[in-house]
Amino acid sequence: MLQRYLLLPLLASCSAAVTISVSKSGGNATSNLQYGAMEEEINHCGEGGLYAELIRNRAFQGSDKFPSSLDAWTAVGDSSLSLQNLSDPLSAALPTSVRVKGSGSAGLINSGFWGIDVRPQKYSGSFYVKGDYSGSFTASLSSLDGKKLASTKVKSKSVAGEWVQHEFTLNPKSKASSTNNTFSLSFDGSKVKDGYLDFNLISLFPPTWNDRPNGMRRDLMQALKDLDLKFLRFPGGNNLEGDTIEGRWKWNETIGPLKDRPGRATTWQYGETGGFGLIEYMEWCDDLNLEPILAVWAGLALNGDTVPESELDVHVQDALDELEFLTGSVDTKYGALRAKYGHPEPWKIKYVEVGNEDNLNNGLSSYKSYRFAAFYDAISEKYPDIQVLASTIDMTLEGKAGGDYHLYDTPDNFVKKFDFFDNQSSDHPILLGEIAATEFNNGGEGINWDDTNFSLYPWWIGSVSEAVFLLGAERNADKIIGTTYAPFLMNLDSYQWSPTMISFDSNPDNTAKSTSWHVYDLFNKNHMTDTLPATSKDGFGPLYYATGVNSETKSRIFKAAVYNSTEDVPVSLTFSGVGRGTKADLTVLTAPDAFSMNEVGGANIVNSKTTTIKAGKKGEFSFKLPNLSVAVLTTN
Ligand SMILES: *[C@@H]1O[C@H](CO)[C@@H](O)[C@H](O)[C@H]1NC(C)=O
Ligand SMILES: *[C@@H]1O[C@H](CO)[C@@H](O)[C@H](O)[C@H]1NC(C)=O
Ligand SMILES: *[C@@H]1O[C@H](CO)[C@@H](O)[C@H](O)[C@H]1NC(C)=O
Ligand SMILES: *[C@@H]1O[C@H](CO)[C@@H](O)[C@H](O)[C@H]1NC(C)=O
Ligand SMILES: *[C@@H]1O[C@H](CO)[C@@H](O)[C@H](O)[C@H]1NC(C)=O
Ligand SMILES: *[C@@H]1O[C@H](CO)[C@@H](O)[C@H](O)[C@H]1NC(C)=O
Ligand SMILES: *[C@@H]1O[C@H](CO)[C@@H](O)[C@H](O)[C@H]1NC(C)=O
Ligand SMILES: CC(=O)N[C@H]1CO[C@H](CO)[C@@H](O)[C@@H]1O
Repeated sequence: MLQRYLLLPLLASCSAAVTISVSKSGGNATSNLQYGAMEEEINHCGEGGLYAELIRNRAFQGSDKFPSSLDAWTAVGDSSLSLQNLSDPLSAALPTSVRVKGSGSAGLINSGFWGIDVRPQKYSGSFYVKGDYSGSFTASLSSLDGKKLASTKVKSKSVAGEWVQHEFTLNPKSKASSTNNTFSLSFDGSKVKDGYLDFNLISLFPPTWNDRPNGMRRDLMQALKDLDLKFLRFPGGNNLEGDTIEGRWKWNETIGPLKDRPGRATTWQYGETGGFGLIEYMEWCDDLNLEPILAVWAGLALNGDTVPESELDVHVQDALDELEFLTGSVDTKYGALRAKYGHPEPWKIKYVEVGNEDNLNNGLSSYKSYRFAAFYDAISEKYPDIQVLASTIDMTLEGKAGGDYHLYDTPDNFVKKFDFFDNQSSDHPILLGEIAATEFNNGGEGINWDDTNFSLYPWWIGSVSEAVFLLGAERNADKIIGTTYAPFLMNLDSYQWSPTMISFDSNPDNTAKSTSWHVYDLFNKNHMTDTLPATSKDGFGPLYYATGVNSETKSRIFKAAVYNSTEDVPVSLTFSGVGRGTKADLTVLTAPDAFSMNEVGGANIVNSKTTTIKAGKKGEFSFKLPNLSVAVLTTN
């Protein structure tokens, strides 16, 4: 005491330390809080992103909203392309194909999802063709200036009146200087009997994660794996709901052979092929060890249309069928279908979310009065072990059901909601299904949905504010199932919503893990199994924190963030039962300034520094945390 008093004049600019004492026991019940991811077809998260298909508009799929087109395609030489609805299409699901007419070198060229990454690795391709042709096809990857990067000849098996699939591989010898490359498929028009050939479902994949056919892009899966997340919420958000009831996401149209998947209009300004479907989501969970949180369609479309109570049964049954498809034994109707598609082993589903944001678009009154209950009752009856979640917390949830809470806001408002979960009832668990600081501070006005000025990437002050909010959740971790940033992925060449957790373009070398990625990484990898109560004479702010223990390692854990401080915050932290000389690792994340971002193709600007510190005489860990920092201390 005396010593500190004497030292005070020397440290005139330093305020006294924030003194925090953490008890040995007595905290909240076991913490459930896990860090996870959410999937929504937006920003080419899946198609043109995680889904490794390189050919854009591979099967000329269309809808009322986005009619079939020749988007991304051009003709080789002076041949010509036209869309056709043939009387004998490739399949009922893929009614439109392309006709390539030409007498010399003819064919079609695809520009990919804004470029095609070409490097020395094996590319697996395939296409369907119809027409009497005796020559061979040439499949190639070329740079925009016409340089051939890889090429292979495919002997024609094509005959009149029948769709015949051809397969090929391409093996570039070296890495292209950029991703400004194209794929082309050509043939000798002089050897075509009718003067044209019809093509459909033209596909090309690079090596995928775990070498799965129809699989996922490796660099993006790696960026997710590096986070070691624990759950995946899918299929996410508005895209599940659809613009109209008919336009909803239909699980049974995303399974089976690619030629039987019709695709649909997403709610996000582009069509999806259906190639990245329900089974692919489950394989994603399998590959990264993620607990699936399956969302089922719940009778509300984005235009505000709801299914009346008298007509809801068929949709409730559809959700049960989907669950049977995923979890039923091979003796059940849909379990057998799953087996037929290569997955005899049933999956396990522990969480089902009923709908998405049913508090919006006029959905809440029907959700409260009959929609939620209809799904809840039917699912709980057949699957009593499933935790059913409502898509909102704006209703009474009484214990059995959980709720999903979404928050997009300014950094200041995130920080102001630090105590949000202190105020939540603990009689139902909460999923933080979509969380992101999106808009810059604007003098307290808060988020403006009409004039959105969202940041392109997560930026440091936003990420710190998310950390503060998440610390509020960590303090109340018994009430929380988990948290996920949203949306998760963005293709910088075509996006509808920023910021996102991970951003990318067609070049895997450019993938950017955001500043928020680094916050999630630090908090997730220091999991508290139990919270421990802390006492301090100082209130929260500018230092925010949560304290607990990992019961397996016995490590005591302190997670913290500093927001809006004019100076470094000195901390004196003691844990009951942790004595003098105990060592602890302190990791502190900082960034050059409040607006620093991790950008596609740029370097990581988050500075992570870990030091080992020793507890002093009274078992106190003394350290300082700078303004706009996020930190974790763990005892050894
Ligand atoms: C093919 O059929 C679709 C659906 O009826 C229609 O919208 C489209 O215009 C047709 N395309 C052609 C090329 O006839
Ligand atoms: C090549 O790609 C870059 C980046 O994607 C783009 O800016 C440029 O315009 C492209 N070049 C051509 C010739 O299209
Ligand atoms: C999918 O299920 C719906 C019922 O919800 C049914 O009307 C539709 O025909 C099914 N589609 C396929 C491709 O089986
Ligand atoms: C941070 O400081 C600014 C400027 O003093 C203030 O307007 C804002 O409300 C503060 N934010 C929080 C969350 O305290
Ligand atoms: C939580 O409750 C306290 C006490 O009633 C209140 O002051 C605070 O504003 C509430 N916080 C939020 C985020 O609603
Ligand atoms: C968006 O926010 C940035 C950063 O605060 C600001 O510079 C810009 O003027 C804003 N744009 C609009 C249209 O409000
Ligand atoms: C601390 O961060 C806030 C933003 O929260 C900023 O306004 C302020 O200038 C920073 N203070 C210092 C001393 O850097
Ligand atoms: C259920 C319960 O006791 N929750 C508490 C967990 O800890 C936080 C912070 O101490 C309290 O605010 C909660 O009430």
